[in-house]
Amino acid sequence: MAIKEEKSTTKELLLDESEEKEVKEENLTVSEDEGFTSSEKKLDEKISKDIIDITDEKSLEKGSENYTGADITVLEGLEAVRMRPGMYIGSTSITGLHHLIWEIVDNGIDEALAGFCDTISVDINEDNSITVTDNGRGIPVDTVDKTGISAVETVYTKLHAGGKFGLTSGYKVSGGLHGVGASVVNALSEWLEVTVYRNGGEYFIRFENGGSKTTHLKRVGDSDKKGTKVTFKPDPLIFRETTEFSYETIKNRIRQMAFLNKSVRFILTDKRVEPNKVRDFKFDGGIKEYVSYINKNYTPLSDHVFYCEGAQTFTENDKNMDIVVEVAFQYITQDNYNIYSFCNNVSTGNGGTHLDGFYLALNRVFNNIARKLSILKDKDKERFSNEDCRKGITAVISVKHPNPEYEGQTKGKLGNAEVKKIVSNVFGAHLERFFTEEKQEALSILNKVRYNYDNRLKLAAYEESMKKKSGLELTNLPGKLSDCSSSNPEECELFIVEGNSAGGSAKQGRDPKIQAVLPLRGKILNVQKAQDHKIYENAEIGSMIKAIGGGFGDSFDVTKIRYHKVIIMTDADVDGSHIRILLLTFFNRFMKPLIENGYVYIAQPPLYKVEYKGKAYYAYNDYQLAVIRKELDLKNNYPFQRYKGLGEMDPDQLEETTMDPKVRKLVRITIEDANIADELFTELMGEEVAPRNEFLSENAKYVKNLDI
Ligand code: 28G
Repeated sequence: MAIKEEKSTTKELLLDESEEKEVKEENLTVSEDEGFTSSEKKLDEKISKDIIDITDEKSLEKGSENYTGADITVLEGLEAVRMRPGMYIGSTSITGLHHLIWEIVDNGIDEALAGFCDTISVDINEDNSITVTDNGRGIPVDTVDKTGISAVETVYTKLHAGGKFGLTSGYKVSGGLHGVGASVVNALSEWLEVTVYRNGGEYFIRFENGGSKTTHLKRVGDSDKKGTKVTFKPDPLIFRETTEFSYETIKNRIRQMAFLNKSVRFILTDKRVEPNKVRDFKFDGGIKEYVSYINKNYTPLSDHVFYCEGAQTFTENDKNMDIVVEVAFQYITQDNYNIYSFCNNVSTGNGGTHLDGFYLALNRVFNNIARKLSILKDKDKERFSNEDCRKGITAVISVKHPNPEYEGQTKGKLGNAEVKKIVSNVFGAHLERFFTEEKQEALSILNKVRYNYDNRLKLAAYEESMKKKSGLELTNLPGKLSDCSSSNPEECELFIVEGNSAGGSAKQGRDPKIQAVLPLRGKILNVQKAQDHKIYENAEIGSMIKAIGGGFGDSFDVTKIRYHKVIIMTDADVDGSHIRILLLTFFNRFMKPLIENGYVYIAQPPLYKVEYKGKAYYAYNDYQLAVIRKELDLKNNYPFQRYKGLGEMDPDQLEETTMDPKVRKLVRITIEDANIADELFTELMGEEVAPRNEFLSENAKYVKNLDI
């Protein structure tokens, strides 16, 4: 769910250097966390008594001076995970549910990155359990001294901190934001089974009830296979919203992981449908193929895709860390840019130091070469801006870092300072070489950048002259807008409502002081094919730009916007999702800072209404409906209303369920969400007919749940 996720401040991560000594002497001191209730505190105290320190032998040998927090591996009971699952997997929504898969798959990817496995399979089974298989070495089956149980059991029952230098591998790189490990998946599963093929044998173990009930690991037969197979069924007591996996979500993420880990084969099978859906992804070109994939619905400037890879060792606290950098890009003839950045296979939606390093090198090399080729002449006055350089670029930046630090509200921004220089060096050096080796290529790109530069200057001059004239055009509010009376953007909200009739209800149901309503009619234009000025000429988009008030495109100024909440309110049907995708794509391409600042939201109208003894009860999902019916002790055939559209609600109902800030539920759109919408949009609107048909038949359900 894009809405503010529970803070993931795990206590392992709270250990700072000053606490290291204490940790070594007496296991673990739990850091203060005001958010705990007293019963949670008691549980924590109980758990910390059971904690075993299994710091690995090697780092102990180094002596206490070199003993750093990074070496600490802390074991504790799985109850802690069940008590506060959000702390470990972000949330127990459908996003958290899918996190379970990524935790397990990450372990397989680590085995692949270590060079021991080339295929990872993911099966969605008929009962909505998941099976992940790899053909690696198999998790070791012998007893771990520190725990007295097999390595398999240790990995699946002992919670460990971070895991970067912990149990799962010597150097764990996959997984980013949460990366909490397989035991967390066990803790949150109704049951979980592991089969290991190793030493010529087949070994099996089964856990039940969040890992609390278990048989010991048994050799059940002979086998010449090698690898690990894990099957788990998420616990519906934990994932109360839903335990149904989304094929689309899994397919998209697996495709992405295949792009980010070149030459690893990923096979996805959905066994819930007949015939089974099967997808097989393997990209020897890695992110180079990713760029081609993103660009398949655009017109590339030339066929060539730039790709480079390099590593640099960075030393911190006497520890050597290899940081791997990969960059791929290709320009398109259109103006919009798509830049995706990743750290350890996790998307960094708010960029960070790797993206900074990328821009730094792109700008430096383009300006230098343009000067050499006399595309830029006046050394002091003429200079490409970052905006000039990136217009029309599709790029993927992927770094692998053993100790990433993430910043920002949603932890979507890479913070490690050293990464900026490393990316800038690696990418800059290859870019320079590329430009000297591929002259033709260089010229076509630099011509485009020069064109962007000229346009920017022209537009600035035009805007200047318009300002002098009157400035009326942009300040003229659209007639369809029912504006609010407050002029303080921080408290103001703009509801963009699908259809005139729902718009009418919204107008009457709003709080006119802070809530404005703009009804949009019908389909908006195809953003991708339109030129910048054409977009402004479209009536629906034009009114929206005027209402928001910060302009659009390059000159969009987020400080001038009139509302700090722009709320998209559409029906929960396919048309509604189309409009939502369109609007998000528009914001993504022409008002990006609006999304970056977290100003875009999706309204969540209720799906059901139950009327009982003159009172109305609203449910936003099936689980809530079930709870309401149970609480009210209703008979099975007691009627309830299913809302098909906003138009079915009268102004009062709309207000009390969807608009009133005190009770409504809003989903905040992240850059991630907007990018997904943008990709779907490209698939939907692209020139190719085939993907559109596939989209319409396969994705109808996913489109509805865009906010997952
Ligand atoms: C199918 C689901 C996802 C995995 C391995 C392989 C090893 C391993 C995994 O080691 C840490 C290290 C040794 C005890 C490592 C095998 C070294 C030698 C492994 C997976 C602790 C765990 N041989 N493959 N873990 N050991 N695949 N796939 O989970 O001391 S996890």
